[in-house]
Amino acid sequence: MPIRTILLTLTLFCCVVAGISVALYYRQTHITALEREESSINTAANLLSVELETTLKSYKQITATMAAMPPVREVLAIENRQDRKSYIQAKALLNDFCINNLASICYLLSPQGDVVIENRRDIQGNLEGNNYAFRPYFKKSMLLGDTVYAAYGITTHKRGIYFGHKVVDQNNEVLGVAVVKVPVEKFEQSLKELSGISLLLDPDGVVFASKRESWVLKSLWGLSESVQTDIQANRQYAGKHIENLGFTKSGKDNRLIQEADSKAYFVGEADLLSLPGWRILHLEDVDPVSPFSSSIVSIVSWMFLVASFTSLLLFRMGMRDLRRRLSAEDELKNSEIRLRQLTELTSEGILIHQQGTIIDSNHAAEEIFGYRREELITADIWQLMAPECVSTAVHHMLSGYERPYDIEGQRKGGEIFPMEICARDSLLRGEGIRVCCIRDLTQSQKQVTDRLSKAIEAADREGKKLTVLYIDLDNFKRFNDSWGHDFGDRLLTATTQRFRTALSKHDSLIRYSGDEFIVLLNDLVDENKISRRINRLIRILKEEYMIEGRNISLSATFGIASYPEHGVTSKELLQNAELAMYRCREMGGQGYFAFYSNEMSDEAQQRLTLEQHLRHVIENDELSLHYQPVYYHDDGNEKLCSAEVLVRWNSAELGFVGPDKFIPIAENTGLIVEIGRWILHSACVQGMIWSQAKLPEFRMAVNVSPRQLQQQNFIEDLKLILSETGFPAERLCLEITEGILLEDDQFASHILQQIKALGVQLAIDDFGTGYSSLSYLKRYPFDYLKIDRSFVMDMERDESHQQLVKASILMAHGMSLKVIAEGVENKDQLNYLKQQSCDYFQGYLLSKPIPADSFRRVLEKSTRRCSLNHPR
Ligand code: G
Ligand code: G
Ligand code: MN
Repeated sequence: MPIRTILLTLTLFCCVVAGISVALYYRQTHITALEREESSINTAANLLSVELETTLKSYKQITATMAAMPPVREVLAIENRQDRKSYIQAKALLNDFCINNLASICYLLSPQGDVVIENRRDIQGNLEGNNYAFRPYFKKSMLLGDTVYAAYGITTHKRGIYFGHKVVDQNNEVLGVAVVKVPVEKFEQSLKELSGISLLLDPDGVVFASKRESWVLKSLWGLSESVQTDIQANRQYAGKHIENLGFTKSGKDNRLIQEADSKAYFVGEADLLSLPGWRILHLEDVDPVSPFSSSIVSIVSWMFLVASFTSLLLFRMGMRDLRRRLSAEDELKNSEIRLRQLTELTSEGILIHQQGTIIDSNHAAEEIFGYRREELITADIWQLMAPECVSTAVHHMLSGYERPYDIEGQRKGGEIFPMEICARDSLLRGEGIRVCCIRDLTQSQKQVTDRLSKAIEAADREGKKLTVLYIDLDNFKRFNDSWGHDFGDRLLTATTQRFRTALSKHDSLIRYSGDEFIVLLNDLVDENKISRRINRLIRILKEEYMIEGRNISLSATFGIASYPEHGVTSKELLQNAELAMYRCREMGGQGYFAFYSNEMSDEAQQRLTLEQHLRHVIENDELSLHYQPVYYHDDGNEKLCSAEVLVRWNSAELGFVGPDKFIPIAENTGLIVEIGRWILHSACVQGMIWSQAKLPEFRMAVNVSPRQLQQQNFIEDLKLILSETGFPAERLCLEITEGILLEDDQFASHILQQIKALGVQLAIDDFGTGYSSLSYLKRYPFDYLKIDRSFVMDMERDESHQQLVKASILMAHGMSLKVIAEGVENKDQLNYLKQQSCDYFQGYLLSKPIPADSFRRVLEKSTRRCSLNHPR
């Protein structure tokens, strides 16, 4: 073969290889560039949407404030609008308001949609007299209370965002709608600063704002006839016919869009919650992809070309990569700086975190939590929440939950406070982040107290009484949990409307938070009349609702505090009304109402004192254990077989405090976990001491609170205590009340199985006081059933209690459980129980709970070894 052919072949071969490598390299870089581009574009769109959202929210707030101003109400309320005085006053107010908030126009509409007054004076194109009833922002504000709408001004011929808010008088009669129009330039500014093209797009694909002026008020994809008609009916864009820019979507997931003249862009997209259906788009140019031709000839010539240009091409690739990376970073840096500036304007705390590690925060967040920025960055977001709320927040993070929810926050000093979180997943430099907006609910509570203070002043002036109702809907959470938040929201709206119809025009109704309402009664003096008014509320609430095809009935619990008897400051009144509501519920009055009384407050005070001392019981060594023997009947004698461990608290400062007083507090505060662990440990240690002294063996029953069982490490702890102390598991029995069984079926079943698997026995305690369902006994692995002492005590007097005791014993035996009767105080009771074949007896007749040394003497005297099994 001639060398030339070989060389040519070789050259050709080299070229082919080089060509293929270059093609592969090109493809690879192209894909990488695409991916990088995509993430930076999405980030840009997301950051812009957060920015806009923040501004939209603050304007919503501003509009609500304007709608609540007295001159606004007055000018809408007066019949004769030529009343110059209030007209001039209102106009001055609107004008100040508009200028201070950099709005373009502020105006008020009558309930018929007529512009009653606007802020500007004597200028051409004044809006007064125009009717805007056809505009969606008017209709929606009347219907929903407030709305945001983007449109072209009919008279002013300027694009703007319209914030509408319903104006109501003190009796919630509708007076009209307040509108604040903000120039779109305020929003457009942020769209202009990024490289690339950012757009604010309406739900139909019409460009509302953009740096590309020639695109504004044109549609990206073209509109159908019916959409055009709709837009014209609302005169959203001042009756303009919307032209088509002729874009088409292409590429995977429509990530590319192509202009009519064939220029293509990458697209990033983010939604705006405040303007439903509206989106932010961010576009970046796409370089045209080199068209490799398919014919052999051209491939070969391409190879040559490619071969000679390889180095040049490689060089260019490298340079472009570098440029792109630099510009993407710059862009991000810019938008981050702007985001910072914007977030500093809101009163909402903003925290950005990555899997819980805070990477950014704003000033408001520092204020709310009391940490400096340096302390927040890199800290764990979970430490800003009350420990018991962390699991909820983690759950919401993992599921990408985006609705606002209420939990408890924790400030630097440890202070717990209610807050609302609204979090959203986003991307930053291609990595997943979560942006959390945090509202300190004590702030909104402050608004309520302010309003109450005003009412108090008015009551003073007029020498009248004032009554505060604190209303909390019963178990409202279950509606949200079972049928979703939208359902819950609709139910709340319906509830609000019902309350309104049942109140007189002198009363005011305030939504306090979530499912809590405050009502101020201004005209009622005596309790009878107040009760009657509340009964009316209760009744109207009870009537069935029909929502989303479901029949629902609601109830609420009411707490009442009157001025001045039950408090002279707004804070006191609110607190006391709330306390009355809680007490009412605690005493089984759910669905009813209670007037505040001084005893309630004393009791709350006492609880607080108890709680403070309870925090130190273990370090101060103030707890001790008593043991109450449990006997069985054998051969005409009562023989010891087990003991219930009962905790006693002898406080250095408060003296002796009964467990019925402090255990519920320990449970509410979570202190029971630490205290319960101490009890279990101490009981096992004591049990081992007696065991090693060769005293008769007996079973030891320890009360365990549901809160303890719910701890994740309960089983681990139990194992550890058993192995540390050496106390045999078979001689330990845990007494559990029904509470936990009700709360979570699967969880309870799982944990009880695990306890049994260790060899520890289980007793269901206080049987008869809760739901006492037969099904518990079947479903869960209990060994013993303890009949509550209240039934044993009343047995002689109350036939139904006798029946319950009898039935419980039968039922338990039917399911191979042994029965222990508590509170046996006399012989008659003992005999009756024996007749019914009750297995074990506990009570003052046999022995009171006694300290360890006394119990030791009981053990020493008990001649026969205890039988751990049922004697038969
Ligand atoms: O012990 P009496 O003595 O008054 O107890 C009152 C209540 O306190 C009872 O219902 C009892 O179950 C509860 N209690 C007593 N000791 C303990 C204990 O050690 N742990 C728990 N969780 N509850 C206890
Ligand atoms: O955990 P439980 O609710 O089972 O608590 C047992 C409680 O019953 C303890 O408070 C104990 O002091 C109390 N007790 C035990 N025997 C009697 C009795 O015969 N009469 C009365 N009134 N209380 C008793
Ligand atoms: Mn018990």
